[in-house]
Amino acid sequence: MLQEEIAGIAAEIDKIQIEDAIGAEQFRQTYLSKKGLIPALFERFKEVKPEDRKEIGRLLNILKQQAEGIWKEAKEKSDAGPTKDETFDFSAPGIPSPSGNRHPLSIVADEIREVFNRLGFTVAEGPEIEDDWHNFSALNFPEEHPARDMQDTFFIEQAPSMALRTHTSSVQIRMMERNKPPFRMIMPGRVYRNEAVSARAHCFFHQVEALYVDENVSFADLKQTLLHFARELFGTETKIRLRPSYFPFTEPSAEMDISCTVCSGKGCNICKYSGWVEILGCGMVHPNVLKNCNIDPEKYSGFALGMGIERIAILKYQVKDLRLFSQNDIRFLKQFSSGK
Ligand code: 2U9
Repeated sequence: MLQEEIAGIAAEIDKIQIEDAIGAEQFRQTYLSKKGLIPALFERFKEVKPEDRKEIGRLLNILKQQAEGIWKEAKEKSDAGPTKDETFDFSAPGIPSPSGNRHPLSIVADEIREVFNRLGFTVAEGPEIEDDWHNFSALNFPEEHPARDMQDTFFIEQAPSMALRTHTSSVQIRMMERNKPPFRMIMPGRVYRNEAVSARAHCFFHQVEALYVDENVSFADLKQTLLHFARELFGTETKIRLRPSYFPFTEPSAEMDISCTVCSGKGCNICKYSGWVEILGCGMVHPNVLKNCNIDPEKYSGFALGMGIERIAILKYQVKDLRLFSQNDIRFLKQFSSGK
């Protein structure tokens, strides 16, 4: 009888599949604990006839070892935790990784750069802290020009002859001093002006300037470049108009308006009902500037233009407050996409 019961339990535990820690504990309690089935069989060993004791004892020990082996293996597995394959649900939908986007000023600066790159202009860069020569004198600023005043420019306290550049034109001066024409380059970069910060003005902003110096460069070349640029940036229907202006570094000088991109020239509050918006300044490089860089103004001539990147971005995206560009407010920045 006992022999058959041992064989029955041995067959029973052989078929048991233990899934987890709870299953392992249930198994232990059923078969191995003090009140479990196997110790109960050992209890009945007393009843066994002496001649059968050796065999029954052997079978009981084998059963106990078998049950302990099953329980230990299950316990070790559950203690080690689930395997990698069991935790990874290959059918679960993916978690989207949040992606950033480019700053609106970078998007606009890149667009401007691309238009000029296609016309053969290369990019030049230079220092943000400049000396008086490169920022003012070489550019034909007279000694008494207001831009040289502390009210308008940030001078460096420890080196009063140095200032934060007020335009990127100083980069062109450096390039022209060191190289020979022809030059066809653009200078993107940050510039500084000593201004009270408001929705319409900031103490730093970004510019792109362009410079083309070669033999026989004319105002007609400038005008055609400007028209091409305006159409590339604002659309093929865009019209331009030039108004005479004054800058120390160009002669003649002009400011360029484009037909309002918001109302197409019909009149709206962006263009103040004029149909036109100013986007840049330009002109023929002043002969004094060429001379200052040891370039013969009898042989060479050039055109230059400069624009504020913020101004273009404000127009393109209808941004109401200049300060938004430097406040790093994610709600503002998230609205821009370069489409790349
Ligand atoms: C050299 C000679 C001439 C660059 C130029 C302007 C006209 C101009 C303003 C636009 C808005 C500055 O950002 S802004 O405030 N710039 O109107 N800039 S011509 O002329 C140069 C540059 C370099 C050697």
